[in-house]
Amino acid sequence: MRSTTSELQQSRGVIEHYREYLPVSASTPIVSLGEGNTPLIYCAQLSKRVGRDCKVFVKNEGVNPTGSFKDRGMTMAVSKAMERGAKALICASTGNTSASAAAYAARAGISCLVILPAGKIATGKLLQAFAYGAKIIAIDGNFDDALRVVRELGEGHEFVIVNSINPDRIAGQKTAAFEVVDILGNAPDFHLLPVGNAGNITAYWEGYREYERHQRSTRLPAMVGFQAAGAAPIFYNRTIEKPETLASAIRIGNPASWKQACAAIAESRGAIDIVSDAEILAAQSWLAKHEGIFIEPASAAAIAGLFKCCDSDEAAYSFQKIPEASRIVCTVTGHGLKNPDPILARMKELKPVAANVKDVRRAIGL
Ligand code: AN7
Repeated sequence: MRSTTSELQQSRGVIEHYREYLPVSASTPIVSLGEGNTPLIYCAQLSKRVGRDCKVFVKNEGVNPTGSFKDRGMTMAVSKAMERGAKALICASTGNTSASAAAYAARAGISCLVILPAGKIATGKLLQAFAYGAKIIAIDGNFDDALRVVRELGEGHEFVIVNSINPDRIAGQKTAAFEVVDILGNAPDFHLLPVGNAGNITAYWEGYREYERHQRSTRLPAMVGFQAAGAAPIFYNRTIEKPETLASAIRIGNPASWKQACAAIAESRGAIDIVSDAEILAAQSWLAKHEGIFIEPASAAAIAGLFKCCDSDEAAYSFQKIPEASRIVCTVTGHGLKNPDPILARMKELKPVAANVKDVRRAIGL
């Protein structure tokens, strides 16, 4: 989809907005769905939880075109693939990468093959891959097996791999850090986010450093990443053969950007920590009910992590002694509607009553 005139550009997307920081030229065909420019939401209730006059902001990546942060990287990866004459894309995914790749492939008019762990993809994400017309292969194995297969298939020349092992993906995703700085006027003190394959923590750290080099900011945040306790290879410093968590997006035992994530954490004097599935679900529910932001379970790892930093003596990073008035950004990576399964059961309690005021008042408890 080549947009040459400004009238054709409904929304600029991250490449047009941050062109000077990205590896594109005038001849790169820009494949965009108007991703990025997502809200950075000041959260009064979360700030109160932290106390000490700290300010907590949620970067809501769930409002991207396919409902996750992956679109930032995908606009770059697919634009560069088109520039190089690609005919087909391939990716492994826990769900969101495949939804995004399928959409951007459709937009570009090329085919997309996605390799998924069978039975482990949240309903909404799988539905998206079908809707956008991807070719879908489910394998008996987990995400790490799927990525291994994709790496091998990508060695031929039929496919361009659009997982985050493709550096164009990381380049696109670093724009989220630029947006945070552009809104806050400087980098925050702390940046919290969920970690799966570790591409996003790598991308944010790159983005923050690059902006500082260009004097767009004067400081760097501590990067604090959170893995699900049953899928925490970086925290435990070993590959997890059978990762398990209900946050299926981050059910990953051998992250592709493991080394880069460790570097980001060390260089930023941040930390990596774990949160349990129960903490994840509680945080998902809390954010929806107290701030009106409905996120998927993997994203809630960042919020559960914030609570752990505030409340637990065992946290890898304690917020109990952070400087007053610190600014904290939590990236929430995907929309809650993608993963309805944990909440569907609760909806079964809904029983219809007769359509008159008397019965409705009784049902309300009046
Ligand atoms: C909602 O879609 O790996 O640490 O294949 O979907 O950059 O991997 C998704 C990852 C966090 C972790 N939150 O980010 C995939 C995939 C959500 C995600 C992550 C993912 P990375």
